[in-house]
Amino acid sequence: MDGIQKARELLARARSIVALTGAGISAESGIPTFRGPGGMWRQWRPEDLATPAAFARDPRLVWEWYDWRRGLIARATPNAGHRALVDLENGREKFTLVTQNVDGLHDLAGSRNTVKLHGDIWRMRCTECRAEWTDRRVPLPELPPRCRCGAMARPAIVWFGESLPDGAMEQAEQAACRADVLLVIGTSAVVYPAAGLVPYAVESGAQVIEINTEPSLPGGEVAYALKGPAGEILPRLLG
Ligand code: BJW
Ligand code: ZN
Repeated sequence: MDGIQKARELLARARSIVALTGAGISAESGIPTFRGPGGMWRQWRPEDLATPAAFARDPRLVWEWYDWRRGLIARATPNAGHRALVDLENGREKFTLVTQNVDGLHDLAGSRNTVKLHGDIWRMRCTECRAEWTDRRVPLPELPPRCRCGAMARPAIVWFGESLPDGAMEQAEQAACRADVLLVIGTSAVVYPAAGLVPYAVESGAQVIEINTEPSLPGGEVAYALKGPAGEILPRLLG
């Protein structure tokens, strides 16, 4: 029996499932990942674009990067990997999707019970009055965009050194500690606190199935490491 077959049986027996996704699941929709070949951090430095200090130094530069990414994402559609997770959710009573992605492709595919750890690229937040709103215009008519109160807006996204949205990590941890199976899909699992969910779920009794073109979780944490693109492996795993 191959790994996929065994992992499929493990998944079929599971009563409670959590999927943790990262940029790799959207790669087949044409959205670049952060790390690895073709990753955005090969071209730009995170400290120039994805920290509060970078935004304070040069908000226009940071907004140009987000406006470019919003354009890419607006043209993208969910792929077979996103759709397979919707099918999995529809067939199960206890399913939680925890995503590090900000692209909204899980929403577009139809996922419902979703925890967004790093925010949402279509949401804006005022730097002064903290108001939040959705703005899907591509490109944005003015950079940096402004709040109704006149102050500058920022993307409602979690940058390095910032805390995660209120309650998001708690919700993810609650689901992870109840999970029989944790699917870890298309993430390098190096960014904390999200990456900490994997050992946390394992300590709580979950078995881990990793799906990645370059599986990299420590052997001790993983029951099955399935090497390949999520858009191919996930439909086979569930089919
Ligand atoms: C495929 C594929 C295909 C490709 N199919 N697979 C503990 C230890 C060390 C450091 C820290 C720690 N705790 C906190 C830190 C600091 C920091 C951190 O983790 N740094 C490490 C990098 C060293 N964490 C933070 O700062 C976090 N905040 C925090 O901890 O706050 C504490 C605090 C408390 C109280 C008050 C104040 C503060 C915040 C982290 C925010 C991350 N933000 C980013 C960018 C902004 C969002 C955006 O603009 O989009 O989020 S970083 C970037 O990495 C993005 C992602 O969500 C995140 C994770 O990346 P992901 O998704 O794993 O993507 P990749 O590219 O890394 O991997 C893709 C994978 O897919 C690869 O493995 C490929 O092989 C694979 N693949 N094609 C399947 N077709
Ligand atoms: Zn405001």
